[in-house]
Amino acid sequence: MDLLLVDPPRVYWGFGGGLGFFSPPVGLVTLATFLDQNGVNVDVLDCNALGIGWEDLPAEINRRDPRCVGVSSSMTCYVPNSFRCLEIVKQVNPKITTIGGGLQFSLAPEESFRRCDALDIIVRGDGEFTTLELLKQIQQHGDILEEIEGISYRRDGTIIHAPDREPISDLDVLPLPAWRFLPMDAYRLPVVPPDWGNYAIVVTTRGCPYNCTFCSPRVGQRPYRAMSAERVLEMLDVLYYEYSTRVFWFSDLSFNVNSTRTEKILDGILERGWKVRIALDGTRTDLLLRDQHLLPKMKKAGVFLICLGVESYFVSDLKDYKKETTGENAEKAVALIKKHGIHTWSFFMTGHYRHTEADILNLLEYAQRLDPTIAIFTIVTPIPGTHFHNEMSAQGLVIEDDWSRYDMAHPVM
Ligand code: B12
Repeated sequence: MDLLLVDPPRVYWGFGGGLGFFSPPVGLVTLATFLDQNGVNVDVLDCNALGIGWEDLPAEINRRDPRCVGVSSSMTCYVPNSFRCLEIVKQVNPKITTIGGGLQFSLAPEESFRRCDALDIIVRGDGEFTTLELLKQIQQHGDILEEIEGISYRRDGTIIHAPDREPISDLDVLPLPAWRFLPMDAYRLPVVPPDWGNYAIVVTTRGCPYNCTFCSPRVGQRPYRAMSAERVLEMLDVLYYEYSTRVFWFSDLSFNVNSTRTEKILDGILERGWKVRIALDGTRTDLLLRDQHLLPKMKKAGVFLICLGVESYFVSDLKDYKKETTGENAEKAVALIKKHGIHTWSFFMTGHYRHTEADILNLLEYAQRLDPTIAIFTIVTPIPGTHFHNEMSAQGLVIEDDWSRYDMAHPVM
């Protein structure tokens, strides 16, 4: 095998944590599909879905005998798990080339190499074309001989950063994710009735056109790109007809940027006459208000849940975070969603160094006034590489170095 992409064992936290909740690793499948279609012998190992623990991993890697192993870094708090996985890989066979990709490695390559001796190469930004070129060189020469845009690697004790590669401008040219790399039936949402069956995470965009200072894709995934509505519907067709998926969890950073695209996707679902359940994960309150005429159609198409990034009630916080929306928008949005019989989860960020005990209680009161189905409070976290991190560390406020604590449940500043 040329490349084994591993989602290492990890304890999921957050909503559904401890309930056996895990989610399909979309980035790894997207990458594997592209490589597979271009002649690479590749597989994905989702340890969580397959019940593979740390103690089973060496045997699993031995058995598959890969030339290269790749891990992701989308969520900073799980990067230590990726490091541990690569250390095990090197113990199994030091000749295996190890590759890291995803947001955290892209934003902090030097720091990532410093933290993990077992990491050989980092693929920055979109993975598809860079990894293909990289694997071809490794296959042909056993090493990196010519410059490959988008990679960082070690050479004789120094770290070399090749120039950036242009982001893929048209997502429609990429193949649709081949879910056969994953045990799709293992993915269940613990918060819905079991007879809803399996669920899929559907990612239809990269990046986001907004500038929230705490957000890592805001720096690491520029510019914002969206698949066409037609392509999104083709992606849903595959899931519906080939994998019997009836629950679609749209997990874009901002799903509702373009109302025409949103409406076309809803119309497409309605035309198919499906009985499906849809959650819209990343939804902006201001855009939801702009598109409120679409709420009846959303409900009809099967939208049962809309997640809103409310973040804060304080004008100073929202301004600081460059969130570009208001607490009043959130109040109106939650009320409207409820009026249409759709559940809402509202996300709030607390623990800014400026917050007093009274502020936190005020935020709680505000959340109660909003009265979403579920209110989720996380601790505002300066993710390394973001503007917020730069601001906070310049003021000497970041006090935690252990990335596993950057899980939005532990204070790190
Ligand atoms: C989908 C998604 C999820 C899914 C997870 C799906 C999964 N298992 O992967 C769900 C909805 C479950 C989820 C949950 C959470 N998420 Co989330 N999620 C995303 C989202 C929107 C898209 C990621 C994605 O799949 N993109 C599409 C693929 C194609 O892109 P990609 O992953 O970047 O992969 C490409 C490249 O990076 C590269 N690549 C990636 N990996 C590798 C590996 C190798 C070897 C190589 C060569 C290349 C490579 O190639 C790929 C193809 O080009 C991102 C935001 C974003 N835009 O990235 C947030 C994001 C990753 N999530 C985030 C967070 C915080 C969370 C939560 C912790 C939120 C919470 N408070 O509960 C939870 C975790 C829950 C849990 N129980 O653990 C943050 C992470 C911040 C950070 N740096 O830590 C992000 C960045 C959102 C944000 N704005 O801050 N999330």
